[in-house]
Amino acid sequence: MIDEKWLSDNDPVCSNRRGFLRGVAAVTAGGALGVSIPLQGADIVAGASAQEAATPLPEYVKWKNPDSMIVHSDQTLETRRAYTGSVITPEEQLYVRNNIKAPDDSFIADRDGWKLEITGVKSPTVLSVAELKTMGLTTVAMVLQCSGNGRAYFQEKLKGTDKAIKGTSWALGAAGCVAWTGVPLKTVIEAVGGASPGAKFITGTGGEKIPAGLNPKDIIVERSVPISNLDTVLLAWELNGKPISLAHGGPLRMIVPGYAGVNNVKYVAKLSLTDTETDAKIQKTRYRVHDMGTEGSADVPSVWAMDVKSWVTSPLSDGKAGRVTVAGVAFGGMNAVQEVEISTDGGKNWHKADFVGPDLGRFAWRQFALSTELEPGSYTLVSRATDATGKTQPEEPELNAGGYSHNGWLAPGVKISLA
Ligand SMILES: Nc1nc2c(c(=O)[nH]1)N[C@H]1C(S)=C(S)[C@@H](COP(=O)(O)O)O[C@H]1N2
Ligand SMILES: [Mo]
Repeated sequence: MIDEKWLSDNDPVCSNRRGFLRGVAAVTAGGALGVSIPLQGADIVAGASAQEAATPLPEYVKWKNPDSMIVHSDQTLETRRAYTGSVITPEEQLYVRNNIKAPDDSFIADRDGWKLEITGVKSPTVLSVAELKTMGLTTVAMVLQCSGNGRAYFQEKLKGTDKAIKGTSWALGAAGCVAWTGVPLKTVIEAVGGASPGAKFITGTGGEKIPAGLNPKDIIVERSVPISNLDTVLLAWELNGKPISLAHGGPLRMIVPGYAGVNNVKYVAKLSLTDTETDAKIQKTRYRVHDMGTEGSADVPSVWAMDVKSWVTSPLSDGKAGRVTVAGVAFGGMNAVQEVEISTDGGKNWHKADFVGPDLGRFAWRQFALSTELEPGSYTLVSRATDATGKTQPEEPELNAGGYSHNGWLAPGVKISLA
C-alpha cells in the first residue's frame, strides 16, 4: 500500500483510501462548500465563504491570488469561476494539480541546466534546456484542463444513491487557457535522427523523486500519447511569457495541445518514443473512462483528447434587470470551437452568442458574449458549444467511475434573480 503522504489526494488513486479522503474533506470543509452546486449561481461567487478564505495557500503557490483559488488540498487548487479569465488565464489564477508532492525549489535553481533524456530515437541523447533553446521556438495557446474537471457535478447527481465517485470535487475551475513557449518536439526528434522504427507513442516522464520503499510504477507521473501528436507537442519553458513556475512544471514541461491535463507532464526528465504505452499505473489503470462498478484497464479509453465544452463566467450573481451581457468561454479540445448558444431559461430557448476577442488558435478557448434585455425575474444561464467537427455538448454526459471528462451544459448553469 502506498504511503499516503506521497499522493496528493484524489483522482481515484486507489479506492482503499477512504479514511484519508474523509480526512481531507474535514480539513478543507471550506473547499467543499466552494464546490459548485448545479444550477446555483451563488456558490461561485460568494463561494468565498469565511471558512474558505481561512484555508491558506500552500507555500509553493503563495504567489497566487488567494481570492481566486479554492484550496481543496495542498496539491489541488481550483480557480473560482469568477476568475476563469477571458482570452488568457493569468498564472496567478490558474488551477494547480499535483499527483505527487510538488518538488522543491532546487528543480528551478538552474533552469537552463535541466536535463532531458531522449530515447526511442536513432541517436539517444541527453539535452539541456539551454541546448533545447537553440533548436527552435514556438508558442501555442491552449486549454489546460484536468480530466476530473466537473467531477463535482457527477458526485452531486449521485447524492442520496448507493453509488459514489471518489476524487477531488472540481466544479469548473480545474481549467485555464494559457500560452506555452518552447521548442516543437518534432524539431528535436529530427535533430536526433528521427524516431526508432515502430514507435507509436510519445512517452514523457516527470522528474519527481520517488520516495524509497515505494514501487515507482505506482507513483511515477509517466504518460504516453499517440505519436500522431508529434506535429503539435512542444517542450515548453515559458508560461504566459514567463519562465514556468515550479507549481506548473518548470523548468521544462511536455505540452500536448488538446489533451487532458495529466498528459502535460511537468518537470519532464525523460522523453521516449515507444512502441507501447507505459505500464505506469497512471496510464495503465488510472485516468481511464469506464462504467461505474468496473475497474480501469488498458482496454478502455485513456483521458486523451478533450471534448467540446463551455460555461458562463458572468454574470454570476443577482443584479438589476435591463440590459445584461452574458459571457463565457468555449473550447473544442483538438478542434476549434465553431458556435456557442446561450439560454437564459435553462435550455428551453437558445440564442447564438458572438465570439469576442482574438482567436488564439484551435487549442485555445474563445470568449463569447450575448447582450440581451432581461425583465425582472429568475434566470438560469447556460451555454452550449459546438466544435468544428459538428460535435455539441450533451445536456448531461454519461456517468463513469472516475468522474472524468464532464462536459454537460445543464449542470454548470447559473441561477440568478434580476430586480
Ligand atoms: N510531473 C507531473 N506532471 C503532471 C502532474 C504531476 O503530478 N506531476 N499532474 C498532472 C495533472 S493530473 C494535471 S491536471 C496537470 C495540472 O497542471 P497544473 O498544475 O499546471 O495546472 O498536470 C499534469 N502533469
Ligand atoms: Mo488532472
